[in-house]
Amino acid sequence: MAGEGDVKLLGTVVSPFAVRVRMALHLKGVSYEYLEQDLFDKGELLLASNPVHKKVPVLIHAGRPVCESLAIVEYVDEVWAGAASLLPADPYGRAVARFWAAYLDDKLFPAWIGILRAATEEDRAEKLDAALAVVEPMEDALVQCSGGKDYFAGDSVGYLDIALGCNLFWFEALHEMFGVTVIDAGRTPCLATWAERFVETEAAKKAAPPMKSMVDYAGKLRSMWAAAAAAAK
Ligand SMILES: N[C@@H](CCC(=O)N[C@@H](CS)C(=O)NCC(=O)O)C(=O)O
Repeated sequence: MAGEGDVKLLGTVVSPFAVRVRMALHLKGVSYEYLEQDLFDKGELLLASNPVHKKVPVLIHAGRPVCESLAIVEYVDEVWAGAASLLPADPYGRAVARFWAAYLDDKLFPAWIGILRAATEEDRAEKLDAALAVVEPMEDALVQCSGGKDYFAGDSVGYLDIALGCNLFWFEALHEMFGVTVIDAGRTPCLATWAERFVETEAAKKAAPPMKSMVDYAGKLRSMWAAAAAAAK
């Protein structure tokens, strides 16, 4: 294992962004100390390490913090360059992978949070439609990036696989809580097959949040949102 004793990760077990980093660290064979954070009562280390956004994940390597999950994944990929690369080798492939990863964080994350946040069945159905529309272009992205292989990165899991794959556990939680399907095999069949394959990988299994933790956390968030909406009336 590379960099042992030197690497700390501030995260929460349910954070898809922290899950993304855990997957990257696992794929690169980096051992690290994991420090679970309470986002309802943020600790000194998190506030000092990410004073701008005050969010997880933060990777602390040799005492220096690195913030923002995609930046962290790239950092991990470059620092532990000995293990197989997460980003594509060619500049065009890297640019395409970064484009789609940014798309996922800009569009997909808020879209599925919208499903979680919906206060009525009607609103939830609208938010699901919006999320399905965001997912749709990923079908072509997968076909193009993978070149017909199993993963976005080709024969093995890479940057874009974990950028999208970290959301899959929450899609399972949304299914459990509300019966919705965010990656619909009828609309995006290749992506649905990819998702089934991805969650069975070692990297995914190691980082998967327990269903109960997601459902409990979702309950807390929904109560907070309901209280804020009632207070705003
Ligand atoms: N763009 C950030 C997003 C990180 C993020 O939203 N983290 C959430 C947990 S999933 C957080 O720390 N929220 C605390 C807060 O908003 O105060 C990344 O990719 O790292």
